[in-house]
Amino acid sequence: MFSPEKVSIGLIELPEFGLLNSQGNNWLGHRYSESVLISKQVLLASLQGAGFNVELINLTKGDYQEDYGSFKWGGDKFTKIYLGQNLTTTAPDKHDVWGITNNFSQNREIAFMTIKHFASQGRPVIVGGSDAIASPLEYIAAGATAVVLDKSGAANVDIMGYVLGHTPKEKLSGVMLANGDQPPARPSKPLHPEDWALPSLDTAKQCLGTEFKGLPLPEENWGIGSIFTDIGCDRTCDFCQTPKYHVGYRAMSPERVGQWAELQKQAGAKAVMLSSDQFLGRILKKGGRDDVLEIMQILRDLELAVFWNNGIELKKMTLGRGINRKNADLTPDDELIASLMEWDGNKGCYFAYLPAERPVFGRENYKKLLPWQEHRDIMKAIVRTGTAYIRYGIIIGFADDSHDTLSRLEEAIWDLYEELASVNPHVKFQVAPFSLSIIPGTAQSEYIRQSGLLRFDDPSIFGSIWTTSVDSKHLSYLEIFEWQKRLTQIGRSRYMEDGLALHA
Ligand code: B12
Ligand code: SF4
Repeated sequence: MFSPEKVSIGLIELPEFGLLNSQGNNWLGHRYSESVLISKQVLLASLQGAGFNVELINLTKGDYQEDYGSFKWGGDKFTKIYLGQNLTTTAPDKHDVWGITNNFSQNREIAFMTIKHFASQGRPVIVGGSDAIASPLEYIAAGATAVVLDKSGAANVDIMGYVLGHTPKEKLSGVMLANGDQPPARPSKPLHPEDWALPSLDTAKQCLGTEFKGLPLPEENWGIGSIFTDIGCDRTCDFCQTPKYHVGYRAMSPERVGQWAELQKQAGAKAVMLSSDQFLGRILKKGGRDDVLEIMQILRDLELAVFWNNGIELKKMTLGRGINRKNADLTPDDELIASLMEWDGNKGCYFAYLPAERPVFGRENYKKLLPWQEHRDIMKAIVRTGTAYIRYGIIIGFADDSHDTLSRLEEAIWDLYEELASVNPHVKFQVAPFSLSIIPGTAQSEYIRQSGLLRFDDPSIFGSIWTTSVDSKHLSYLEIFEWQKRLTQIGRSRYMEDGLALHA
């Protein structure tokens, strides 16, 4: 009989990735050591809910730094470093099993070094997260005992038992194993966020953050919690990995969101990060709009401010709810927008990353864009509600980008910015021009590789949006980088004093 209570698991939050230029400055700008732990909260709750003894080991906490490689980019030499705690200070026999999550390609080498250290005394190491899902064989080659391919969490408990020699009751699925046995890659029964175990109060406290990318916050030690309310997405943008998780779209009910929110509040949160890939996917279902209003009201009643830190789809904020049909009504749904975006100085939306993306050219890669005029209307409707901080995300570096297309983009966004500033002179609006990052496993990544436009085939470089890694058919990667810097200036002169970093 397998007893999870007798198993101790060490769950590793990887140290942070940094890039030092030849002057010794960290190109990536800010530290993450006080960030909210979104993924870890779900995973800790999942394993603790099944009875395991789990210790969170957060290797971002600390001032240690170590370099592990270098490369030339744009005529300068960059040193790759990891920051936080020395990987080797935690004894690799401290726990029965080790768990590592890596959602970001840019951290891949750090993940490999971590796997090597924790596997060195023969204890199994299980790895999950988006980058491992996209390139599992490389993680196995780095020494992982198993890679969790299932985003939904359905494989988590069985794989723990399996690596300790216990045969699960149901056939294993949703994992890749180093021992050569290959169970089905897709989970037989994916979990629903509704069924995710709630974190204990202690876990919610451990996962709380107190900063977000250098953004000014209303007060010091403003606790930030998180609720991952949905997995998957109904759209299929070609640069995005989310449609590749094969979990469809699954949304937590308002009641369950309320339970997570209460816990965040009790743990000390004043705000919550809502970072689903597609929070508004729920609006497509009957009653979904009411669910959105209900969730936002629950958060307001608890006096929890909201961060849409991972974007929220604008097209679904229209009366036609973003459904692609002829003559769809693209009028802003003002009631819905107010519930999602309004900031009254204490409650509501403090920060929103808005995927405004490609208003003029380069639209074909997306599946969620509005016509430019309607896009402007939605942006104005949002700004009218008083949202405190808006970061407006654009991806540049698609194959057809040229000086001409990017000049027109720049002009369009300056215009928009001026219009928004006249609607609400207090809005803190910053353009975040990301260079295309070829996310492994996506159609865009395949295309860029095949077309020969990839200049740096190194995950530390292509995984970072500030080390431009692709040429377009008309521009070199450095010209794209120059455009990135130039677009960052939009709206900046007016709001420089807010201290928003260049980096997203
Ligand atoms: C939240 C988020 C962020 C937040 C992170 C904040 C934080 N403090 O955590 C912010 C906004 C900062 C961010 C930034 C970026 N992000 Co982001 N982000 C996400 C997002 C939406 C959620 C991650 C998450 O928490 N998932 C929820 C948990 C539950 O899932 P999970 O971690 O995979 O864990 C589950 C399973 O995988 C499994 N599991 C995982 N690990 C383990 C381990 C063990 C032992 C076991 C048993 C199971 C297991 O169990 C869990 C379920 O129970 C993902 C997409 C996604 N849906 O995952 C993109 C995603 C990871 N981001 C992406 C990108 C590109 C970025 C940026 C580069 C882009 C940008 N605009 O700046 C930056 C890079 C930041 C960096 N540090 O490197 C890409 C990464 C692709 C890649 N291969 O690199 C993703 C996949 C989205 C996409 N568009 O495709 N991001
Ligand atoms: S809408 Fe967002 S989450 Fe969905 S596929 Fe497009 S970029 Fe990815």
